[in-house]
Amino acid sequence: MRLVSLLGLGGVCLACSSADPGGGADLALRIQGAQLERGSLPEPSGAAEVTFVDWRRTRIRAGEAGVPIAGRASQGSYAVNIGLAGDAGYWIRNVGVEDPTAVGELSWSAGLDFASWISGDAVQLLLQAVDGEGRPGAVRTVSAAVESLEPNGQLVIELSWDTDADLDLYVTEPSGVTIGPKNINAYDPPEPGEPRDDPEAFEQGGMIDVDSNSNCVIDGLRREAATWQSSPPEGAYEVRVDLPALCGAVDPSSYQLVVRLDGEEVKRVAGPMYAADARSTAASGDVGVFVASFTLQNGERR
Ligand SMILES: [Ca+2]
Repeated sequence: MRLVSLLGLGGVCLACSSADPGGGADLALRIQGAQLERGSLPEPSGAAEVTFVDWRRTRIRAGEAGVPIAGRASQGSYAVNIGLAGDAGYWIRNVGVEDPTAVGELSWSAGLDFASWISGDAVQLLLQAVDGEGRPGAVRTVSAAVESLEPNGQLVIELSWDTDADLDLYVTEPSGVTIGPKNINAYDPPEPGEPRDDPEAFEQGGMIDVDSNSNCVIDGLRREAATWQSSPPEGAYEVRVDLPALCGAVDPSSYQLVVRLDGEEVKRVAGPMYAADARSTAASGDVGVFVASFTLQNGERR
């Protein structure tokens, strides 16, 4: 059916080499700057080899874009095929220059865009070097668990953005406690000598789930969230966003802030975030730029 529809749309696929640059919207994996090839990875028929894979993620999120992967391929390699197990196509990424850390081997890298509709518990990435004669080598695999798109919690405040800058989410609770990348949990442990709390008490406070792009270690997430698993305190919340480092990204970043209560979206704010704005506001004593406030009333306390 796929072939029929392609013929119907383009009418030029007579020999059907099946190259399909620029498409792939139906695939769970897309790679910018790579060429799409339909079908499964070809059977190995050569000696080209992916010799090293730099894959730092044990988890990816459905809908995540620009997840970095890199590695090396054996001398004489021309490209690396990158696919996702179960997908209806794969991507051909040309290798780059000789890797300075490994004599004779060639470096490659790619940014992986995962579809928002990915299902299942895990993804398996398939990697295959191709030599200059077009002969593919053995397939190498790496994997990651898949998390759902939305973070969980009775109250969720999620910040996302569209560049590789380091943006930081700060939320001030009604108590006046601010959580952010340097204080990721609103729980205030008892002083030494005071009675100990329930060992799971720390889970009751607001928590920052991840500090994306921290110190310009680009992780591809471009989002971070504050979550309250249960009983978010009643009262006024204030949300600020900081941009401590552009990390080479072009100013401004477009950010989006979404507040969900019991899974229902109750507030959405979006706009540009300029590094200069964040830094100038930080000089006033408050970290970052004020972006939203809201009040919880008539509680969800349990
Ligand atoms: Ca961050």
